[in-house]
Amino acid sequence: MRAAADYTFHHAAPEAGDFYQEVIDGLSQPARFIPPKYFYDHAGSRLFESICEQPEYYPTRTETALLKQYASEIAGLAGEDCYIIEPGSGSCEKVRLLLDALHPAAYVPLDISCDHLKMAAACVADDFPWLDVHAVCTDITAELSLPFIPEKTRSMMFYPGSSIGNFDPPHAMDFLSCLAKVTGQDGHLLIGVDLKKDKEVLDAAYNDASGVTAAFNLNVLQRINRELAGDFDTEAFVHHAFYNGVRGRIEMHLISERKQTVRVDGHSFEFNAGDSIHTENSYKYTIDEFQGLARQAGFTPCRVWTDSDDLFSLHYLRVV
Ligand code: AVJ
Repeated sequence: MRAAADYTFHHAAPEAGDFYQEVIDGLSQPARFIPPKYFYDHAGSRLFESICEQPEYYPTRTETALLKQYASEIAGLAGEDCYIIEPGSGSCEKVRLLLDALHPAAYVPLDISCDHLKMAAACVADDFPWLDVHAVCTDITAELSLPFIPEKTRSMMFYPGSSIGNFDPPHAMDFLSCLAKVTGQDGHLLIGVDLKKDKEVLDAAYNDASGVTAAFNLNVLQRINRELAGDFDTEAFVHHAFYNGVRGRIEMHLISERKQTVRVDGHSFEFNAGDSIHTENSYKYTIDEFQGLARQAGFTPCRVWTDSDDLFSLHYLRVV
């Protein structure tokens, strides 16, 4: 039995993404966009947690049920005393479902939202006193370096929630390759991937009746106003989300309701009525499509679990 468990906090990339530069660049393109990682300031992280509780948003509860149901099988695959590394750990809720069954040597949550990460990771450390927790504040889309993971430690990357859907397929492949590199030989990956399904179900999940997803989307404009001295009239933009079947992805946009000029720290941006800012893609995969992608990234599929309605998939893979 180990003595006192560790809790440490690391700031891997102090700048954690260049919000200002990426917003100015994204709004200056003919097809305007803002990267979805900037949704997650404190307010945005809270709104995202509320999305996960909406009745239309099936991914969270479906994946949670799969994790609960298959925790001991997952533990059997992961083996004892591994390191669980979770990129984009958010509220660190889902990993809790695995900790008792897996009894890992350490938990390493990585997130861009530092204050949120600190709180969530400290809560896990409190609730699981035997567990080493090493929280790392970092932009996982920029770089994944984990200096303090001891060599020869077997690690299981945990990437739930279908966050992989935010990358387009070539970038998803790159990101998975990165995960394979970081976990190294004998590395494992447990990843949640949302499945292709009827458009009505998908459209509803991103257009909840309570308007939480709309508020989440619009919050990025409020964040620009707060942090970058922007003057977005958030009442003059509307949330627009739909499943694009040709591309196999949900698209989220903010649509300008009228002709208007927006200023962000001295830069001016002209919008006509109907003009869009593309804020998010959320790609959906069949099981075969995802396994094909993972194979190209250097993983071997090992096991896949789905719910009885085929809404969501949970994959266990190993580095070849
Ligand atoms: C965190 C990227 C998995 O795509 O479903 C939820 C984000 N956006 N509702 C998703 C999100 C709008 C979510 N991911």
